[in-house]
Amino acid sequence: MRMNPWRRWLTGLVLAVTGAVGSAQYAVSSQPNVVVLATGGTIAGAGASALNSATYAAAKVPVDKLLAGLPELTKVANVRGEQVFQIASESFTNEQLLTLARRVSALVKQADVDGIVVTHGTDTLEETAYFLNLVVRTSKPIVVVGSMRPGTALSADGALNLYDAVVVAASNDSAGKGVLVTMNDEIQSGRDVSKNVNIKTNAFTSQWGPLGMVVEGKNYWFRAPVKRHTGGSEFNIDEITSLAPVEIVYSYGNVPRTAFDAVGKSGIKALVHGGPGNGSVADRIVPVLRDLRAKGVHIIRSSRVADGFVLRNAEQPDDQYDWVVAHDLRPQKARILAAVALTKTNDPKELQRIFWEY
Ligand code: DAS
Repeated sequence: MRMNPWRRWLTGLVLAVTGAVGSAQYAVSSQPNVVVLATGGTIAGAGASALNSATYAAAKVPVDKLLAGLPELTKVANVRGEQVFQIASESFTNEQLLTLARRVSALVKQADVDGIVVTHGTDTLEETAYFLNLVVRTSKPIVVVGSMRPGTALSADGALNLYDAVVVAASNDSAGKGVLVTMNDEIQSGRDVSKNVNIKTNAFTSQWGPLGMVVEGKNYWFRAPVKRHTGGSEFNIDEITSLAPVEIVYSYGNVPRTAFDAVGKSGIKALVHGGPGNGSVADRIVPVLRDLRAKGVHIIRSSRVADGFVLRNAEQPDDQYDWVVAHDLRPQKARILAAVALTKTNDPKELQRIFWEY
């Protein structure tokens, strides 16, 4: 019996569509799905000319344009973008950290998301990467990436950094290594990495070295993190509603008590002391910090020195003063960990355990 022409047309259409969808699904399912969350920064920056590698406006280029400028990504993963913020990262707030982490946490729970890339300004990239490392419960790759030059500059670094970030986020062998940072061909731990050069493309390094390298779309791993992170963390962004105020005061020769007094009166829960050397505290500042401790403010001894770590009870009798040492964390990272830890405990001995473990 001949099928009526309308029915034949409709059947043909259904078969064509399901066939196309099937092949599209096949094509889609043969590649990992990576979501790029854009927040701004130089990687989204634009300068007036190709010679402006350091003079430019950050946070100008939208995520869809960033991705459209990298057609090579289609060979790596199915990539889609979301514009979470469009800001220079020096302007990040705690609220924005929470918003970003909540979005990452929601996406990694989705079965159709295999990895996350966060494009970010380089100024506070290390703080955001560490925060995500502490509070997002997942083993899926999360890669934070920035650039030191805007895409409009000669020898811009953003495109390759972003390509590398998607490669790492799309790779099974990136799973379970905590939050990662891809800059300048290296794969760094979000915990360990800091911006150590403020005007060169090899800006991001860790005193413990990179975890690996990514070269021409392939990851080469040399070590893995040993500090607790992501899926092994006791912290969970889904249970954090706010971050306690924790501030940093740096010390130096001739330091007066002025800043300590001012910050101490601002309602902080902890003060990170960025001391010289091994976290040294000037003799005239010790009583100021002890007085803050007596008022319930936690004192966390960190060091302004780039490398090494602060030894407990070395420069100061931390046991006697009931102070915490920041281990190898620089002041800006110690602030992040203290704020996260204070969502769980106010016990200085627990705080010290957390600083040893994370
Ligand atoms: N202002 C810097 C920032 O947004 C620009 C950059 O280096 O990304 O962090």
